[in-house]
Amino acid sequence: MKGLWGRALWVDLSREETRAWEYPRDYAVNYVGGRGFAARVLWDYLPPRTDPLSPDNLLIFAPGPVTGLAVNSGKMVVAAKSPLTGGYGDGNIGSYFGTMLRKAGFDAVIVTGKARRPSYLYVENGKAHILSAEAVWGSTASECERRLKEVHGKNSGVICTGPAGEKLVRYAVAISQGGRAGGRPGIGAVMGSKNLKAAIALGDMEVPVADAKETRRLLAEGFKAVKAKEGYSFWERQGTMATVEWGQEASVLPTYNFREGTFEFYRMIDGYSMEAMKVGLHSCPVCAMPCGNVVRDQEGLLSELDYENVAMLGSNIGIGHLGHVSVLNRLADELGLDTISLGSAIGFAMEATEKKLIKEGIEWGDHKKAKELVQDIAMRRGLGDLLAEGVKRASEKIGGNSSEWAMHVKGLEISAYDCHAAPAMALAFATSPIGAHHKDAWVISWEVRTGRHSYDEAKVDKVIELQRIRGGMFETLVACRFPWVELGFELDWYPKIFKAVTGMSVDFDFFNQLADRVYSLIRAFWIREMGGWDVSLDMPPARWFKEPLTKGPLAGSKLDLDGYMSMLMAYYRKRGWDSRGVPKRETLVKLGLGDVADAILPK
Ligand code: PTT
Ligand code: SF4
Repeated sequence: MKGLWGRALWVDLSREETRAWEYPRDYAVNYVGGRGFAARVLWDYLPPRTDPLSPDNLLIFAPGPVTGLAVNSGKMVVAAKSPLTGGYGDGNIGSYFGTMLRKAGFDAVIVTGKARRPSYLYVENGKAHILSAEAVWGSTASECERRLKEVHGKNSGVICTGPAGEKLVRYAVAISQGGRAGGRPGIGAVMGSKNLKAAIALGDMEVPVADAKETRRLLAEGFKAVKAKEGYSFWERQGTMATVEWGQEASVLPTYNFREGTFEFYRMIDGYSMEAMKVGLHSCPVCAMPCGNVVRDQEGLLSELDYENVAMLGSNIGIGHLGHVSVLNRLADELGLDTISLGSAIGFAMEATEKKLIKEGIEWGDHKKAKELVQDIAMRRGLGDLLAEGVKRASEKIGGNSSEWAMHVKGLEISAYDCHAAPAMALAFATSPIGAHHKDAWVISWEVRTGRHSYDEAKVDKVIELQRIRGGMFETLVACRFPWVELGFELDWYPKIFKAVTGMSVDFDFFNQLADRVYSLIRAFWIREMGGWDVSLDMPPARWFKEPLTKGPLAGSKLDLDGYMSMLMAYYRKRGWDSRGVPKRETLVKLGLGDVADAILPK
């Protein structure tokens, strides 16, 4: 298939070997790239029940066929078996590493083993080297990138893990370009467990495409079309930060560890407050609509803000001051911690303090102590060591009824949308293939528009539709979904781009089937790694069912258990999974996953 080299790079850090791998054609045709490629490699090559922090785990960097060639396509999937959830884990990071890797002649990198000393991977035009990272071990992510660029040149693409990854914090991320972060389910910790501080790529080879002229035309036209969209100038001003105000109005802004959906000081952390502090705009490569809002924080240093970061490190922990929130956010980027899980872990600790379940605790809104705690989490000191395990494990340790307000699904902390009055979004979190992330089905804005309190099948259909487009098409192509989500850039562009790049003429049925294949494969991977499945793994936290909102326009609202269960059963049925959430044999066979059926189902 054009648009791909048909070649990935295998790196064995234990043996200090690298080799080019001509992967099966079926991978390209049936899994395309990005998440599809990563899921298939993990299924085929990860020894079942591998400890995620052991050398045998596979760490995968996977751009896709359109990466670097289409509008907003400077993106790459980073994946591994997750140390946070024990299941499939991935993230989507904007980085020159992904675009340069393609120009260096590889479609993906697969890393196994553990280096004897701190190391980094250097890939240049078809060649790869494992080099010493002793000089940058212990450094912050941006310092690591700066120093490696001094060695390999400013055009090199770099992805690093921070001190939190080195210390195996279970929600450590990979960081690139200072403020791009990817791999919420602990991909940075997997890097750390392998003694891999960074990966660098540099290349000047042209990826072979089916129709180079048409690819270039679609890229140029795509840029023009995105910039001409009605919402463009406001997006340039606020980016995702506009969601704070919207979240407050819709009563979905996570507040005090997801007890409430409205925050009394939301104005102090919203997009307009951010505009007053803004000093710059960063972006991923090949982006027509930059969204990395750079501000000066309370300590005068630069910090790059997104909605999720501000909600989780602001309202969710009771901090109504954007300067202080920005300090925590900057530290998260420097140390390589996922801001969502971090905000959830701190909120959990604040609630545990209030309920007297921990002694040396932290009060709501205490930004000074929160700053210390962020550093303690990254270095695994004191209370920080407990919180570095994520809220699921922390709640198992401190007991009481804390499992009811440990806000996670499958071990991954919930991203910044309160679901007391949003059953479809709760279902989206509960059925996301990596644990509670909004990346697959951000159904909340549709649900707010169309009705909050119903539990009907139309909602289930919408969740699946979004999972197919976002979790399937965008994660396999690989491209940023924001042009479509935020500005209404038409989806019809993508089959055209795909054809120009790969030569394959496809319609949305192709992408839907691809998405369903990847979804069922990932579900099978979870089942294999967990040794079975039941509905409790697809449940949102008890808080949303038991404790109604006490404030805001939707005070009194909570999720209805029977309603939710009826949606979950409909979801399983529509996916061709049984009433425990296990894919049926006929479903797997239809999707070309007969071998997978044999591995997880009785013959
Ligand atoms: C993503 C998750 C998100 S989703 C946010 S803000 W968002 C948080 N950002 C963090 C950060 O910043 N620093 C940090 N230390 N931790 C962070 N954790 C959180 O990580 C991101 C953008 C965003 S900003 C979103 S929604 C979109 N996500 C996409 C996606 O998932 N797929 C896709 N095809 N396109 C997407 N476009 C948008 O990309 P994860 P990024 Mg991200 C500072 O990685 O693991 O998926 O978690 O990568 O380059 O920063 O782009 O309101
Ligand atoms: Fe990256 Fe934002 Fe541009 Fe998407 S819109 S490519 S996340 S900078």
